[in-house]
Amino acid sequence: MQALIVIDVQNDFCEGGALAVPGGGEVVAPINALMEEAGAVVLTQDWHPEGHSSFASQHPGKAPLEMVEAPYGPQVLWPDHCVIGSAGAAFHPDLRTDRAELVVRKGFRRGIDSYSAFFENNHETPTGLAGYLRERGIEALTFVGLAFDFCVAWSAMDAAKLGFRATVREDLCRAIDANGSRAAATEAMTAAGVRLTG
Ligand code: VGL
Ligand code: ZN
Repeated sequence: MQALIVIDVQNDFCEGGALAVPGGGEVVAPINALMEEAGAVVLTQDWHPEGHSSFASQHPGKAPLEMVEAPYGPQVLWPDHCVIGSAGAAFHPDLRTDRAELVVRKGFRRGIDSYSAFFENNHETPTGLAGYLRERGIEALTFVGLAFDFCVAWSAMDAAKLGFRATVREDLCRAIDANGSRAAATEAMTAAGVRLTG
């Protein structure tokens, strides 16, 4: 069985949002259409407490897109975004959330970020998604959403490492593309055995 994994199609990643990904809103309609053909639909939602450690505002003298060394490794800093319960953290109003059988929230621990739908950024703490998919007999995953070079890429690479067949529909993603991150993500995904199409 196959599942469509829709990554972080939330207001803050779309036009006018706190961490707007260029063209983010463009993917909503075609993702809705693809849901019709999917065996199962899972949505992820970036979901940070106020004062999250990935926010540049928590690091005096640091600006968004600068790096810090977190206890679990290098961490890019971001504008405050997807704060729990805020309008920015809500799904894009046109996304067909009613089609989703599971919503995975991630990044809810203040001291650690979670780009991937499977593991927090220490690559160790599981979200529970792998167990859910395996229990349902789902082996093939199609990834779409925002942002291509962060949460989509990390999710798809973890999926491949966990033994799922992982495909990214690049036409249904948009990238932040900071400091060459789009090209780096493409290369890393290819090396990890993720299939890129679209
Ligand atoms: C994301 C940066 C910070 C993403 C989430 O969804 O790609 N990027 N939080
Ligand atoms: Zn985030």
